[in-house]
Amino acid sequence: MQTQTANQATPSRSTPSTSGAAEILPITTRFELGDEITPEQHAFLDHYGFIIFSQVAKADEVQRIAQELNEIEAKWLAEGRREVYGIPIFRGKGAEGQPFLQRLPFTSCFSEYLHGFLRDPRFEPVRRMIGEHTHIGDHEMDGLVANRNLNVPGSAYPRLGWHTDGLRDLFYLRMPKRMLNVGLHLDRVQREDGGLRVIPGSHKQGPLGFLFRKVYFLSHGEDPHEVAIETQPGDLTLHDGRTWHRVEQSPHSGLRSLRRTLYFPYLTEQFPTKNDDSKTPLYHYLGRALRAGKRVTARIKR
Ligand SMILES: O=C(O)CCC(=O)C(=O)O
Ligand SMILES: [Fe+2]
Repeated sequence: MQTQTANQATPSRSTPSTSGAAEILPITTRFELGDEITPEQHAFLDHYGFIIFSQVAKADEVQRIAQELNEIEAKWLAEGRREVYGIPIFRGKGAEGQPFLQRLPFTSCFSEYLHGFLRDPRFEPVRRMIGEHTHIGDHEMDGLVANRNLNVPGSAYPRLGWHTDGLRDLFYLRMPKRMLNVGLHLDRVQREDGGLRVIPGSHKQGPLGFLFRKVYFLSHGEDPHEVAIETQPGDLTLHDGRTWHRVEQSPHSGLRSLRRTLYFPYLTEQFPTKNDDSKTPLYHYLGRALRAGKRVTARIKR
C-alpha cells in the first residue's frame, strides 16, 4: 500500500470560517501562518493531530540557520564535545566520511541568531496556541534540537522508529500532558524521499494505544493509516505529543538524502534549567545503547 501524502495539491488556506463550528479541512491542506490561529487551523490540529504551515521561514533565513548549525558543529567537533548539558550529541559520518553531528541539542544556547529567531514575533500565534503561558526553554529538556538525517555508510541517524513524543514525560516521572511539537523544516522532502510519517488521529487513542500501538523506536514499518508530511524549506509543522510518528529513511544516498529539522522548545511549565553539571536522563542511555547495538549489527553484516 502506498503511503498517502498529507499535504499535496490543496491550496493554502488562511481565511477564517464565518459560520459557527469550524469546518475540518481535507488532510491535504497546507496553511498560511497569520497573526492568529484560525478556527479551521485549531479544528484541523485537534482532528488530525498535526498541521503544516507553509514556508514560515524565508529562503535566506533557512540558509542562515543551516550555516549556524554548521558553525556550532565545527565548534563542538573542535572541542571534542560528546554531550551538551547531559544530553548526548548523535555523531556519525557525513557524505564525505567526515565526522558529522546529527542531533544537536540546546542549539539556541550556542547561537545568538537562533536564540533571536526563536523569539521572532511571527511565531507568537503558535506559542500562544500551545498555551498562554508557554515559554521558550532554551536550557530545559533538550532545548532547541537540530536533527540532520543523512543516509550514508556510518550515519548515526538515517531514520527514527515509531514513537510519540509524550513518552518522554514518563521518564520525567509525570503523566504526558497535551504538548505540541513545533518543527521547522530546512529541506524539500517529498513522500518518495522518506521523511516524516504520522498516524492521523492517533493522539486521541487511550493509554493502551499510547503505550503499545507500536514497539517504541524499534518498529519502522509502514502503517496502513500513516500519511507522509511533505515539506518545503521553511515549512513549520506542529504535532500533538501523543501522535504516533516516525522518520522514514531516505532511499537516496549522500547529500541528496540530507533532511534537517529544528524542534522548538516551547514548554507550558518550568523544567529544571540545565547546565554542564546536568545528568543524562535514563531514556538517552537507552537510545545510546540502541545506537551502539545498531553499529555492531552493521559491522557484522558488512
Ligand atoms: O525529524 C523529525 O521531523 C521528527 C523527529 C522526532 O520525531 C523526534 O525527534 O522526536
Ligand atoms: Fe518525535
